[in-house]
Amino acid sequence: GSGYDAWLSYPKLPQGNLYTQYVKWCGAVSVTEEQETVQAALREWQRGIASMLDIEAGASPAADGFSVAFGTFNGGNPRVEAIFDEAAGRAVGPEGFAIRTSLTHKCIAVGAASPAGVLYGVFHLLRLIGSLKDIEHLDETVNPVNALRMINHWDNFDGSVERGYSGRSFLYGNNRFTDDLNRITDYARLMSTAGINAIAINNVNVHALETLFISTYLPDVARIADVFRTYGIRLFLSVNFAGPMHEGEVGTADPLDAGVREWWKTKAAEIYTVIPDFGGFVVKADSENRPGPFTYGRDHADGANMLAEALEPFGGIVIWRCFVYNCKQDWRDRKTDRARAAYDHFKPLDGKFHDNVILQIKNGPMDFQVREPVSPLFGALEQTNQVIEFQIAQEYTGQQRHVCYLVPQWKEIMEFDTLAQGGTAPVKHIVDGSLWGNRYSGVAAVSNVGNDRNWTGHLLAQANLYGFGRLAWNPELSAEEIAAEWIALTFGTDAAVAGVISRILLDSWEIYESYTAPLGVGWMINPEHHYGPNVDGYEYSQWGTYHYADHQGIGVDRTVATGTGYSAQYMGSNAQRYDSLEECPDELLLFFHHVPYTHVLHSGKTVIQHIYDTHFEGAERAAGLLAAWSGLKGRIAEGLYVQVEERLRGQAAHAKEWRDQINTYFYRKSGIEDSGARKIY
Ligand code: BDP
Repeated sequence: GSGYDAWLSYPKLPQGNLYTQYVKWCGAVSVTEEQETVQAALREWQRGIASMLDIEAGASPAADGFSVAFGTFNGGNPRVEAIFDEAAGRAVGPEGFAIRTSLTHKCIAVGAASPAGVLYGVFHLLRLIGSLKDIEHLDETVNPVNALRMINHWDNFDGSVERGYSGRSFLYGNNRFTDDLNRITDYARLMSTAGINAIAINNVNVHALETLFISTYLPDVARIADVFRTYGIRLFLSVNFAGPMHEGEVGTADPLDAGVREWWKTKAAEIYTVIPDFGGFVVKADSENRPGPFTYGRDHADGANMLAEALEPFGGIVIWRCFVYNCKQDWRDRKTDRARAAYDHFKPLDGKFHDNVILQIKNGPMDFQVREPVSPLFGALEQTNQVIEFQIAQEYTGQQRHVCYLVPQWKEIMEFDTLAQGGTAPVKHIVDGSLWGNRYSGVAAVSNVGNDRNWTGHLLAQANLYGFGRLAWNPELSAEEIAAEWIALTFGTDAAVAGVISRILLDSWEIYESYTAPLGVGWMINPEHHYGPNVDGYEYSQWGTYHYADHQGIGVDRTVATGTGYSAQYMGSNAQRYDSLEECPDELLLFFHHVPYTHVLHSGKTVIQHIYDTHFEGAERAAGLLAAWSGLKGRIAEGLYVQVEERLRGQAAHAKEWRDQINTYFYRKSGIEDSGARKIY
């Protein structure tokens, strides 16, 4: 009941027809390959079956008995080979799998092209059983939609986690790598069964000692890579652009300097001798005081391509982040706009990056706010590999003390039509590589895990971790389906329990949005740690995040005629819609326009009344989450029940604080009474 097992809890299934069916098929398993990933799949299978069905999945099926068999297509398992012909094999991609029930062979077979595919397929079958699906008529071929499905850790060598809300790192502490490979193994199990195949293990802000991960500490990195490899996960490292200088061997980090280029090539070669399947580098350059090519008058293509050349001979890739902006802006200047920065920096470089460079673009132009428009870089880069970056860590969405199920937000972003090429070009088709036919593409996200017993601090935040992986695997899954899967795998199949938890998850984003910064304007949080309300926290600072509220109105003018012109970074009717005060959607109104408090929204309410109403409602609905959860007492494991109850109680209280600070602030600024005559001080 601690939450440690997360979606690998394998709750015991209820007796009934399906239970009987599972017992019939799952009593024996046939696996002939010794390969480590296939063996890991076998262990997972036996563990899941033992726990859910209370039977042993014996490893030597009788010749004429029922069985489950799995392996790679050419792995020599006769049952797998009997059930899948060549055509079936051809439909399966490098990480996909086929799964089929053969009544003739009395066998459910999982076949894949690679060991990782076997693991994904086996977990798929476990998931079907865990959510009480019929397995007697299976015939599916499943391939991941996105090739790169990546987690970025922001863990530091000292054991702290940047924007970590779940304790400390379980990878490092006190500038040492952990010895606890068991925890890392369990982490790899969780990640692979959610579909993740790439993990960058250290913070994008690479500090002095962490620059040594690619030299002094390489053997430690390799031990983690070994664990990940078993689970089909490639390890990546964040590197410091000034690496060559840190090690004192080269006096510059200029990407066009021959000595610097040689240095990176040598490093890459060293890394690959120790970690032959090393994924590559993640780079944050010229951003928030990180070093980068600008120091040398070079551009980001020069910087990224230099690293790409070093990695290319080994099949490695460079993931170059587009989170580049001026963090020392003059707040009095209303024409400079941080939202413009990524596009302004990277659009002119389209087509200049090597084939093994991927640009990693945050989902929005600012920074993971509860509501932002989609980054206009999506659709604007026609000749560049790109991945979208989400933040599973809830830096700006309640820091895992508030529940905020983010899958609906990510879905909305993936579905956004960029109108690139004048047609239908949703973000999901850009990041899966299908629109432009990219060599590399996919989805990345900032991790939300730490050494808290339940991994994510808030138990319900596990749904975001699981959900990210599932959505990266298949963006067509709905937020409801993903929630239902996670609930069944974590809490079991009690429909009443599922109903309550599903409602809580699906309402949570809207609720959080309603009592925090209104109408897309964002921020209004305490500086530095970013938790809790502070309307003017960043208003008179250099970070470029403003709301411009005065006694008459609020919002950022990003229009072409009178504002920063940001709206013109979008294409076609998107640009027009955002630029137009009449057409701009309510939820983004204050992101794009500065309006009087009396401006009337599409909803029919004035801006000020909207602020009052949503904040009263939001706080009330937050209290409602706690009430709903209370109904689960006695229906789920006590250990799980109490930890969520405690967080929801905190959220309800904190939501009131948000409500009161925001409402009072705008009441005092505007002097306009609440039409509902509620008490605002
Ligand atoms: C911001 C975080 C900061 C990160 C930065 C980044 O506040 O800690 O270093 O993003 O993504 O959201 O690099």
